[in-house]
Amino acid sequence: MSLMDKKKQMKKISVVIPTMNESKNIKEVFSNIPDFVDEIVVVDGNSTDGTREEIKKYRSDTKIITEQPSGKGAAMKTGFEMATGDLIIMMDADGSHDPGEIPLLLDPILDGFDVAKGSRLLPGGGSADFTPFRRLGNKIFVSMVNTLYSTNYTDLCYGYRAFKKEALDRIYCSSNGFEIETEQSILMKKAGLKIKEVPSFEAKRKNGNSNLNSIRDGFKILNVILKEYLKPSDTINKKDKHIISYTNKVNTESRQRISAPDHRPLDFK
Ligand SMILES: Nc1nc2c(ncn2[C@@H]2O[C@H](COP(=O)(O)OP(=O)(O)O)[C@@H](O)[C@H]2O)c(=O)[nH]1
Ligand SMILES: [Mg+2]
Repeated sequence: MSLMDKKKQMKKISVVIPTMNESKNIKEVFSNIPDFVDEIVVVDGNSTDGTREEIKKYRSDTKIITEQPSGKGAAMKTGFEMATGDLIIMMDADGSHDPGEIPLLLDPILDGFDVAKGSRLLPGGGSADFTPFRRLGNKIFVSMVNTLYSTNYTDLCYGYRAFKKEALDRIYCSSNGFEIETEQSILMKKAGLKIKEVPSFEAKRKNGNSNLNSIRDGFKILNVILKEYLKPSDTINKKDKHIISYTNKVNTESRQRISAPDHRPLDFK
């Protein structure tokens, strides 16, 4: 069955993208997102370089909302809450994740998996963005997670993934920072989700610098690995009240704008 035939079985595909001052990378990412993607949700960390305007040039229908609270993880959780797709892809905006790989991530989901998790360390994958220190850190954390949680992941701290919406709802994370991918990886195992790793190539960030601080964020990743291990396995995180009320407010405001007599084009800014 072709991807398009399979897609017909699904109602809607959303892509959720966190951005923070990525204007120079937007063209590369947004102009290559396949047309079959129904919805793009960007959660922006108060960019001051024209990121939002740049996005509108390439996909004017993108829902752009401001992150609250701050951090990549918080932005992802807000985006997941806003996304209305049955199937949700998370990807970065710095040009590291090739939108051309979206079909590869969707394929396992359409075949019945709950999560397709990009891996730079499977044959066929790779990274031009790993520093030796990050590669080592990722390797240590992968081994820890595999040992403590009986997983057989090849990669961990990598955020190019696709989920069924209902699967995502079962792995609500407490992380607000770069440790979110690690927490997701642990919670998806604890929740008994059907997980498939898919080879992915991480290109070098096209422009600008990474916002990740290897030491600070490394400790947060370590903390999440140990904290989850000490928790009873059936503990389910409560959704973040602040994020829920914020997304409800944004949705209500946008509905009011659409139904107002002099309605302007939909803009979630
Ligand atoms: N909204 C939001 N996005 C962020 C934040 N930090 C990073 N990002 C975005 O998350 C993605 C990955 O961040 P990046 O700095 O490249 O980290 P790295 O890939 O781990 O080196 C990029 O699209 C960034 O723009 C943040 O605090 N808030
Ligand atoms: Mg990056």
